[in-house]
Amino acid sequence: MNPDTRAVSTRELPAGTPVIDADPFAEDVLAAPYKLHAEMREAGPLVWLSKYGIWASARHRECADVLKDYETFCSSAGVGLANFKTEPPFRPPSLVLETDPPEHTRARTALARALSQKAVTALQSEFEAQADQLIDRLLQQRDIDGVADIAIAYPLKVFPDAVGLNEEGRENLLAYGNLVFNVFGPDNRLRREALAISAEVGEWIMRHCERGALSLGGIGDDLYQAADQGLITAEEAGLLVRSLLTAGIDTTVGGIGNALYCFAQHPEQWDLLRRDPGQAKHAFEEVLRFEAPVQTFFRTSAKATELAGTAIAENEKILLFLGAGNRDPRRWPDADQFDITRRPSGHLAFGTGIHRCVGQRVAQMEGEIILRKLAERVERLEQTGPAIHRLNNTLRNLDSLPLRLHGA
Ligand code: 8QM
Repeated sequence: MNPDTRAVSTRELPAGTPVIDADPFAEDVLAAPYKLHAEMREAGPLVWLSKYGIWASARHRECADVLKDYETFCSSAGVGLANFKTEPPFRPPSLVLETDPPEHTRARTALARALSQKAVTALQSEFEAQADQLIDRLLQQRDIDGVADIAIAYPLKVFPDAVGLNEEGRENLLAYGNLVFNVFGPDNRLRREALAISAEVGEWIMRHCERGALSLGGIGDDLYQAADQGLITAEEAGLLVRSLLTAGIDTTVGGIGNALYCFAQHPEQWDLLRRDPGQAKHAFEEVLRFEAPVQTFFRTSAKATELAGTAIAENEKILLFLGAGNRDPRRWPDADQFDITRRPSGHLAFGTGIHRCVGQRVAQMEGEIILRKLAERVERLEQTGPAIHRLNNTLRNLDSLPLRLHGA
């Protein structure tokens, strides 16, 4: 079934179910989602999205409850709107994102080893050196684009280096991430344009997931070593490298870009961070709470169940608004305030439960390092033009953010 033109479901809703007719994937909503998020959150713990005939929650508690109950709300039917039981996936499913235990467990274990605290700590000095070099250059330049010159330049250097890719063609990583995250959404313009380039970009990605494309000692090679040891097969190692390349770029680009945007918009918060750059780790978490790069994910009910007092049938999609849960006033005081002095732990930007981001330590280290070093060396992030968002069915990401860097 074509999800965009699906007739309003004839399913009989339980009495009193809040119905939302607005389209959360409409382009004007993607550009400025928080008003609709608040409406959905206030309408109830669980709402019905009539345009798609699916359930949704924009509240922190229900989003977290669903993510934690992986047996009831499964991932193996896909974590986008498409139900893999009735619509074939556009690419072989991810071995971690789009699976349930027990299949999920082995793949996750291999990734968790490759991305362990020890492995990530070993990357730290190189990530710091790259941030220093980048900031040296940008302070000379003064007028920069925060997105191209920092939010893209930094992760696109350090992460593929860590995985073990060479430098050639890295723009394909951005294109691929952009496409996968658009495909999670409904059949709208963004999704159709993504699918139109998927064969070519997908082919580039798969070639770069092969063992021969990865340097020895990198995270990618580590996954192939797990295959040598028999934990996974070599074919599975390749697909797990694909997971790194899908999940590890656009998300961190979004996190760092959103951080620059938050601080450009809230100079008093930049002043606070400048006074104590050691707060960069907490500050980055507050950015992720306030402007979550991954805004939404879906689950599918594996059996009939009940959520917040509402009956859900088997095999129904439920859309979780993580970015809205992150601004739930039931969970955080002044939730719509960007405030780096709060402790935002419990935010849903990395998910929660068994699928919680396995690469979060790498993402956190990238964000922490770039913010700490900028706070040490840049007195003021002056926004010199409009911030433009890059619309995506899943991601909240900037396309450009003109900045003037005032050196300290
Ligand atoms: C989102 O391919 C994958 O395994 C994968 C793709 C996207 C994500 C996670 C995993 C959450 C960042």
